[in-house]
Amino acid sequence: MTNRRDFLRSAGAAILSAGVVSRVQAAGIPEAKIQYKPGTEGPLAPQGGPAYNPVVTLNGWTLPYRMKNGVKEFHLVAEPVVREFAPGMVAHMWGYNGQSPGPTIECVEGDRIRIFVTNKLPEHTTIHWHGVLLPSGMDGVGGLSQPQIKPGQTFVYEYTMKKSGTFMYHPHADEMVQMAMGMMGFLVVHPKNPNFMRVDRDYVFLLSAYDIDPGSYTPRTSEMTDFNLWTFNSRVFPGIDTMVARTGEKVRIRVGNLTMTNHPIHLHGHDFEVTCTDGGWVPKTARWPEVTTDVAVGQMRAVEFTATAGDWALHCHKSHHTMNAMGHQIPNLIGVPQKDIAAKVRKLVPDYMAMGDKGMADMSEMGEAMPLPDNTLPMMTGQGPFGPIEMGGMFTLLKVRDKQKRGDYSDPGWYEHPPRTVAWLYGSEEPEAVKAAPAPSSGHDLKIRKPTGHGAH
Ligand SMILES: [Cu+2]
Repeated sequence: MTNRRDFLRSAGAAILSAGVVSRVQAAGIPEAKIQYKPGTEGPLAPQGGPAYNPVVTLNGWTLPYRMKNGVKEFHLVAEPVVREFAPGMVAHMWGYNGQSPGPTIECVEGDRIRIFVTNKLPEHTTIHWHGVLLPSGMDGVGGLSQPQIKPGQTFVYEYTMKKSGTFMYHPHADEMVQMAMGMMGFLVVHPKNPNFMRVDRDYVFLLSAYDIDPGSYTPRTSEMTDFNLWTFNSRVFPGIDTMVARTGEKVRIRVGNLTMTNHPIHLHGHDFEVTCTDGGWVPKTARWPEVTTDVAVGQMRAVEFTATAGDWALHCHKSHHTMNAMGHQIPNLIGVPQKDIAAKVRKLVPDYMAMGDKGMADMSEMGEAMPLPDNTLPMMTGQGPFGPIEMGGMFTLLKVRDKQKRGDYSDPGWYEHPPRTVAWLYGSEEPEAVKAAPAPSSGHDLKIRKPTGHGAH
């Protein structure tokens, strides 16, 4: 460290004496951490300033900051990146600091933050801070609130965080192209009082969608509706990491939607309440129980629940969004015998495979047998303890265990079901007799009254 600092000091002195550095450069831009791995990085403890309980970004990471005279300084670099969607498929995208989406920025209500944004893209950009209450000139709308950041330039955004909550960041310059290329990230502002809305685990991820033809690498940015890859943080199942919790823990999942359509996010085995939107915390009296919450375009929803032991699915409820790249123009051949046709076609096209006369479930079992173009993924995939899961896209798992250690985010493996709690094949075992409840010992009569009067039909 000393060596490095000495080196920088002497290098800086040399440049200053040469008179080629501006006052701003001499003040020093914080180093930009770059991340190349697509996995989930654990929570990043505060590196100064007030205490908070850090979040965990699913298949993502938190951007470190440095304190400078009481201001939290961050450095984002907008640049071309290579993102792995799942093992076997990568995309050439635009993002921040080595990844799409960019790193999560975490700070605390009342913090003064300064964000340096360096543009390494081939065209200009800006950053808009979605949901943050800030001076108009910091809002990042190119042409309206500031000049666009040209390639090679660094702009500085600086403002005070007026309230806690969950916000997002994305360009407001050539927006259609830049967002379709993957430029977006999360901004979490923790409450000043670390006990306010405290949870044991706090997950965040963004919904984004891409149109990448099988065999190609770059998203088609002119697509309006027909996207073929539906992602949690630019990952598709089975490439999306599992969320984990200990039984009884309070869990929050914050989901932001920067796609072009709504996503009803559904969690199995639990009921939850929406406790926060990008507009702020929802008052207790205004919450209601749900098992699916629709996250509309440009919205964020944070849900909270108490974790129940098991392996639970968490997914978008639009069934085409839990599939990977596919041709949507295929005809429905359920009930159409294709055996004879297949033999004839195979004479012309050796790889031709008759499929779908009984549905498409067979496809998930074909696996390696089905030839895929380069750089794409099977539509329905993933292996569970009982067989193929037949999912893709916006699908992942929440694994809750009695013995998961607090703060341990490692995958605990498959759930060991208590005896007689798994659906069984009829005839393979005898159903357990349910013990009759003891007869009421008090002399009360149980009267069953049929509905009468004008209410009955
Ligand atoms: Cu969806």
